[in-house]
Amino acid sequence: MLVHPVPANATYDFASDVRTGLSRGDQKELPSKYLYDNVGSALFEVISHLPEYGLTRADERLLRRHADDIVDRIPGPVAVTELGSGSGKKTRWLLEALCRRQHTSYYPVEISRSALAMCERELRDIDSISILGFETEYLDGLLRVAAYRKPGQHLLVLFLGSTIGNFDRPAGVQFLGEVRRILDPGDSLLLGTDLEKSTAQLLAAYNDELGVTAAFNLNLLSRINRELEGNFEVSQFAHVARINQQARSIEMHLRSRRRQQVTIPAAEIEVELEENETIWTESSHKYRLPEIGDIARHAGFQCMAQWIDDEWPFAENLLVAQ
Ligand code: AVJ
Repeated sequence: MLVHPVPANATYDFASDVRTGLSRGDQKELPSKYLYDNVGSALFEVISHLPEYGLTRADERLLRRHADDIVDRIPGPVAVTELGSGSGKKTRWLLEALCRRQHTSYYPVEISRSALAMCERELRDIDSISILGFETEYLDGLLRVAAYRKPGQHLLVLFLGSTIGNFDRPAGVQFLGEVRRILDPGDSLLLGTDLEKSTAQLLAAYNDELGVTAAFNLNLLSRINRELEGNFEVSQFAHVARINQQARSIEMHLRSRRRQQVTIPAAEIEVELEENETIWTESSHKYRLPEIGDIARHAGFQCMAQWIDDEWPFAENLLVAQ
């Protein structure tokens, strides 16, 4: 598999985003995409096996149970691209169903090199598949994939695992709108969305008893130490999962256990943190079923079908570009 290399400015982007996010006077923040270096991607893989975190298993169950039904609703021939493939495990069912119908090109787009490599190892044994990975950001990857499109071929974009939930609602619509502009009418988007559930269930899912989610969150500070020569004392921070009722999301923060100062030479900043001040690292928005059709419409898609898991409230939504 040909893996397009990380753009040379990746470290620079990280440094400049860290600088911007940690210089804020109000709520300090770090973009959640930086949680996924090799260590973070491996930790997320573990999270997806935790009993408290049912999201990934619900996603995979739906794709396994309904793969044929989903594929039957997608007019062919199609090439498949996946934004944030992760390990690729749950995509197998869909690709197998599709490959029974046609030879299929699969283009995973993933910022984690190790996740991309794992995805390729996981799926390369499927009959009638060719895999070409893109180690880049979602929209850049999608643009490149669209350039590979053959005449008469539709695209099926997979955006699974409720990654959309990391955007706030307006930004989610805007992102889907940008995806839509790269697509042609009749192209499809299979969107995975985590649905609203009880506060207790959410807090447990994002603050598991083993502390894997805490490690996943704290790794962002270690990553800054590794890649930007930061001097975070990781043990002086605590993982916090917090419900935001207004936004209908669950947030992850890193809470400073004491007043402290951190230096990050490669980002050219010194950061002062008060005792109990937090750095906001991620939001995971939760959806109501009917709202997904509205989001789709605002972004230029029509929601054609939804599949809902019966164990963990989660939906796969098949959207078609208008
Ligand atoms: C991979 C973005 C779907 O938001 O639930 C898991 C990441 N964060 N535990 C999510 C995550 C904390 C996850 N997504």
